[in-house]
Amino acid sequence: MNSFGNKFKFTSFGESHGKGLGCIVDGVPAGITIDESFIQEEMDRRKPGQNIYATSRKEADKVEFLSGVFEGKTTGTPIAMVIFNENQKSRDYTNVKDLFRPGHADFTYFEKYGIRDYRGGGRSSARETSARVAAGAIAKLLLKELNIEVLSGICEIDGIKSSNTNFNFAKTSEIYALDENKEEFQKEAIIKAKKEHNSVGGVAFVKVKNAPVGLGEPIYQRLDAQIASAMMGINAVKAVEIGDGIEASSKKGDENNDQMRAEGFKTNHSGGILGGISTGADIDVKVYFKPTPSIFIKQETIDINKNEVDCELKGRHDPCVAIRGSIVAESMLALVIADMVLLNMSSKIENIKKVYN
Ligand code: FMN
Repeated sequence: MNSFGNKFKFTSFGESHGKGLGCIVDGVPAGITIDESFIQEEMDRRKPGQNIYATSRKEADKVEFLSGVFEGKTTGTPIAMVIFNENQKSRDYTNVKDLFRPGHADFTYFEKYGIRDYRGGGRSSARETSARVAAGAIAKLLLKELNIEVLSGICEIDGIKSSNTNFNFAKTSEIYALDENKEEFQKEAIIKAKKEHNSVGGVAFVKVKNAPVGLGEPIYQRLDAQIASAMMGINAVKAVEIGDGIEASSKKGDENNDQMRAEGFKTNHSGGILGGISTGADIDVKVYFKPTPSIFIKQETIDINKNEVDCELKGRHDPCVAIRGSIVAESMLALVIADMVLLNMSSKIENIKKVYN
């Protein structure tokens, strides 16, 4: 399925080497100021071809609005945005036209649909995530009206972990590193892998600041479940942690509980969510990306006729997808929070009375 969300809902369309991609965002309240330059800035943070730590495919990723905005404000009608592809090179893939790249979605898409879009993976390509960033930027503008902020950065590359979380530094870093003292080592790991025609994995840390209490729809749309689903829906994401995540399972209760005082929680091991509902503390999410599957080392695979062949790739690929992936994770978190903000409005009769009485 290609749609995400309940009330703040978006549907994406398009393929990696097709004419373009885009999305329709529905359920956006009327009257939100749409700052097109902000939306473009968000797109620029994810766009390829910016430095040696990303794929060299150059795309402007310019967003064109087709509907839903009038005189700089949302109209309450569906917002349609399109991004035309400019730098697709299908010939990069002609030598691997009939074979399945190990680690990519080629095999499963072919088995499921019986169609081989060899041009960069077609719909399975992370080129589609540009549409998510465009939709996420609209979600962020809604959240901005409520003073809610979503931030992200890289906390680990190739096992090199950050010991510091500096979102301001991440904004200026070519690899969105959160720790200025680890950035150099993380960059070196990426360059080393690139020189060896290989790739590396990494971890993004995403935070929601000023999240209100009460977001999340238990039982089956718990906030943590929605976040996990949104993150696992991003290409190459293999694990998600909320708060202390996996570490919590090896702690004692007294180490893990966030004790409470009148002014709030003393700690935030829960990552801002209890019972599937936001606590009002920061929502902390870690998103784990695998290494880029398309590498330039000879590998064994099969073709569409099940012949055993060697896979020798050409073309342009990200050496570490976590970097641009962190912006996608940030956008998806903004989309989840915007959706939950709208859903939560009808949780109490007094809220409904505020509108109708
Ligand atoms: N995979 C590649 O093989 N080459 C790439 O250049 C590439 N760039 C990506 C960029 C971003 C921002 C993200 C999030 C992922 C990228 N991927 C890339 C990962 C693949 O899209 C992904 O691994 C593939 O669709 C298989 O899906 P899975 O890893 O979720 O199983």
